[in-house]
Amino acid sequence: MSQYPAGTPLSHEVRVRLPLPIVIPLGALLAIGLVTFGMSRILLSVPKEIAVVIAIAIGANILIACAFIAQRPESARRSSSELAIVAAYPLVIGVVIASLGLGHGDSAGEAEHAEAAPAAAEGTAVSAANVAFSTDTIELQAKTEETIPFTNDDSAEHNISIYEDDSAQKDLFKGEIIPGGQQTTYTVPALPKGEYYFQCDVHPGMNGTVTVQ
Ligand SMILES: [Cu+2]
Repeated sequence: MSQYPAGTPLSHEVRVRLPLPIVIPLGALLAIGLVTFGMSRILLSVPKEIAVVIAIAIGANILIACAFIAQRPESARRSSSELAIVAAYPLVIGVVIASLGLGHGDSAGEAEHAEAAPAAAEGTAVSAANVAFSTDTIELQAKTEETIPFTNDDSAEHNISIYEDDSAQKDLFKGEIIPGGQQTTYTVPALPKGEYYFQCDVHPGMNGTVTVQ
């Protein structure tokens, strides 16, 4: 404290700097939280393969931009806004891809086929919201073709696929991926009695048990 004469009230500089040890970490935490949340919304709403590409592109972009800026010492003032722009544009591309719903157009014919299938018995109706299924159990009758009405109330796209077991290696039924806000009726082929595993192939954390009896 030797640079401040004894008895002087807190200088302006000290009063301004006092909260910084709290404000800077809180601000950084908030910024990290917002970026993480925004990224997760984008990456969850595109197919897995595209999400990987977007994430790598954003990471590579930030690295390249930082290396580029580090080699130009005089432009320190402008560099942070430039960095923000460079880091943000893959996000914009991601948003565009997500809103166009690219990456699942190839299997559109399957949904029509599923909807056209008549007279199958109806299994458990399932809906999806907030990256979760409405149920963790789907019940079907054995040895008969069954339908599963599926409503996607989420912003992300989802499907239902049925596998022999939770290793999700051998699929018994692969459901068309349904964009957010849409619905379909899956037609599941006749299955023998037993317990099986279902999941959303876009988000394998969304899963449960299929009981056929
Ligand atoms: Cu999903």
